[in-house]
Amino acid sequence: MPEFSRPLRVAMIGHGFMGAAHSQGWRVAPRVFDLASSPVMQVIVGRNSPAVAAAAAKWGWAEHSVDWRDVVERDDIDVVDIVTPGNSHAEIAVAALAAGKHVLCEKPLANSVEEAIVMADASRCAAERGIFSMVGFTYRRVPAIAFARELVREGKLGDLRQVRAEYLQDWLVDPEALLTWRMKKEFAGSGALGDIGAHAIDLAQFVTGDPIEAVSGILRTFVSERPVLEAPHGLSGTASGQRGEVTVDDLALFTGRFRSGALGSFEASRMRTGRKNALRLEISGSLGSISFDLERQNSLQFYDATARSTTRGFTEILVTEPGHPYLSGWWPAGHMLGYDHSFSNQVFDFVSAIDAGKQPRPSFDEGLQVQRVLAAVDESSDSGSAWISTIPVPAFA
Ligand code: SOE
Repeated sequence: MPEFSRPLRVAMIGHGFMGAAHSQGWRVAPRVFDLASSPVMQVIVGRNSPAVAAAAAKWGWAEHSVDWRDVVERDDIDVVDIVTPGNSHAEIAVAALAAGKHVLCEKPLANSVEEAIVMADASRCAAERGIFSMVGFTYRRVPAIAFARELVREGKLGDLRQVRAEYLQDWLVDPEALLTWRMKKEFAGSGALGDIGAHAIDLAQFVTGDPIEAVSGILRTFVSERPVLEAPHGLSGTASGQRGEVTVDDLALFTGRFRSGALGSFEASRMRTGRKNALRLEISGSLGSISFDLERQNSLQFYDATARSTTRGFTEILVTEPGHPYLSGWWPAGHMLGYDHSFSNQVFDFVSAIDAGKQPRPSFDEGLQVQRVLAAVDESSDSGSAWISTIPVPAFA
């Protein structure tokens, strides 16, 4: 810890895939960026004592616990980082904010609009006391995405007309893939829609600065039964020999209408054979277009329609210059960032906002806006793809 910085003691609740990624962020950010206060990886919490002890040892947390309620009440904890399945986000976040802890909560914010409203209300109340909360839409911290937003804000794309946002993976193509919590509605809220479609929705709204006002969509589950796990809560483990019901979508498709009048098409699939982690965004306007693909995350394609017609074309910009967002803390130009760097960038933004006494973004209100879009897509699918309003949150912009 730098000599004069204040310790900011963190408790992380949960220790799965996102627990590993967030741990990396907490550990690396203070070594890369200048922060007024220094995160301390104090305690990690999980239900299974040997498993959480192993996670603490592996990722470098000072202590471990099986009781999140006890931990969020502790006087020596300043920040609660929630990386549990969505069904527990609301209860933990509301308790932590009431106990005066800053909260970082994984996406989607909750499993329903009702829960997200309670969380956003608690977050606004806490902010009045200088206690802040933020949603973990980590891909906002990919430098090329943050740079794309800058280009849109500078007017380089002109009037926005069309957005195409896709998040495509293929880990559920195999019908024998195990039935984990991500395939059960009671834990995850939805399937591809909330797990990865939420990122596409957030990025589309973040880069354009324009909320989605209405959607028409369809959801589909292609494999309705999968091998059940032996673990009691169905969170992880090995196959038990039985099969259980998949209660969420494998594929979500929808069109969306933005407040500006631009139209968007969205795809979220965990069954798109051959696509591993293809989060793609293409935005086109009267003066230009941008195109991004997370599988090529260090670059952004930019088409400048104002350039001479004979030299015009999509240009690949390597987003690794010191002047690009987040890059000043990292490596010399061209030395490429990867998946985990965004989690350090996220910690940098979160802690910097807390230090400055400002609301970090994305706020819980922004998380609520995404939740409204998810719920509207679900409702639209149930009603034969009718157009459903999302009632954008006024505080969105
Ligand atoms: C976390 O942000 C997350 O959405 C995971 O839940 C997805 O499964 C992952 O593939 C992308 O990141």
